[in-house]
Amino acid sequence: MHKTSLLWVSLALVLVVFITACGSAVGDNVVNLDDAVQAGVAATLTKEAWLAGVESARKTSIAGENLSQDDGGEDGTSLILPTSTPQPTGTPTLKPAAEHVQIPGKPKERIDTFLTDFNSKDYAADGFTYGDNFKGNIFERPFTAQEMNYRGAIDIIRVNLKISETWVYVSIFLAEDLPENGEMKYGMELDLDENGRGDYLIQSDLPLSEKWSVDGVQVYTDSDGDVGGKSPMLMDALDPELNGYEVLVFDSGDGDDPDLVWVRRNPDQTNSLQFAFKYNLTGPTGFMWSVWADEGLRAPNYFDYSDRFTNESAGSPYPESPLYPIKGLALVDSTCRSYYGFTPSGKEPGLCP
Ligand SMILES: [Ca+2]
Ligand SMILES: [Ca+2]
Ligand SMILES: [Ca+2]
Ligand SMILES: [Ca+2]
Repeated sequence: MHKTSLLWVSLALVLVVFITACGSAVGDNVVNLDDAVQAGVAATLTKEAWLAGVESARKTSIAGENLSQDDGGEDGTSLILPTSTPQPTGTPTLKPAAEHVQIPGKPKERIDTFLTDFNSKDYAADGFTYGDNFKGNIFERPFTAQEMNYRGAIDIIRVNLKISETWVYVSIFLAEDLPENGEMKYGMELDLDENGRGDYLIQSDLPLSEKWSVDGVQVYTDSDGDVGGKSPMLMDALDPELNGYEVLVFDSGDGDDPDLVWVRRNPDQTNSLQFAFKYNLTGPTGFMWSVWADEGLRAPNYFDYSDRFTNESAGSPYPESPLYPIKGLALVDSTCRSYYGFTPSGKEPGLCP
């Protein structure tokens, strides 16, 4: 018994020495119960602080929506909504369409690059959605203004690029089938120097046929480099001087290259259309690209759209937002920017995550 007691005392001493050593190594507040309780309380407080931080960030983000450079006008509509689709101002007379020389064929099997986009169909019946980044010029608004009626044929969900020697084939997939007819435009922006300012805007009417055609296809460029205003792909103060894409360089075959861009319904899928544009349009150093579906503004010289509205006048599709529903900027879906032919640094404006 005596030996056993001695053993226990020795063990206890070893334990005390050990605990003291640990305590001095990792901090005294973890070696006794009181301290442990204090540590637990502190951790709880930290968690509460963290949760409060999250809530505060959420409120800040909603409040941020409210803070804009200007008021949205008394009725909350846009200050500078176009009265009709603005026409480009700096367009020289285009060369009349010549005979076609090169016609696109069937895209190859392999996808070179693609992007995916938020599918709003899941929330369509409830009249709201997520995935909209108004301040970042990436819109998820395939809904009518105010009533929030869903338009699945302008809800982009995926885009594939397949690149051959001559053509870049672009397959755009929508949440619902293409309609028989409609007033929407589909298109894409190309940013050739990866500075966030789009350099070309390709757009087309709804294609009616599965045969490649140049009818209803336009290409615009921005000769004075003001697409995106001060901060490309980021909301700026309203500036009525901006003229966006103001030069039309291709119009249904008119232009220097009668074969520059073609469009068709995707023969393999009824919820898809395809562009084919000449690869030499992008230049040799790679490019960034994003895709548009627009049944609302359809105004090349209002790009970037996020520079043309206040938060209030644009409205919001988020159900929790005080700016809900969408207002001045409606019936439009656009994607983040993907890339091809170069390695992005990660800082390119609008780059897909
Ligand atoms: Ca979408
Ligand atoms: Ca650019
Ligand atoms: Ca901007
Ligand atoms: Ca311009």
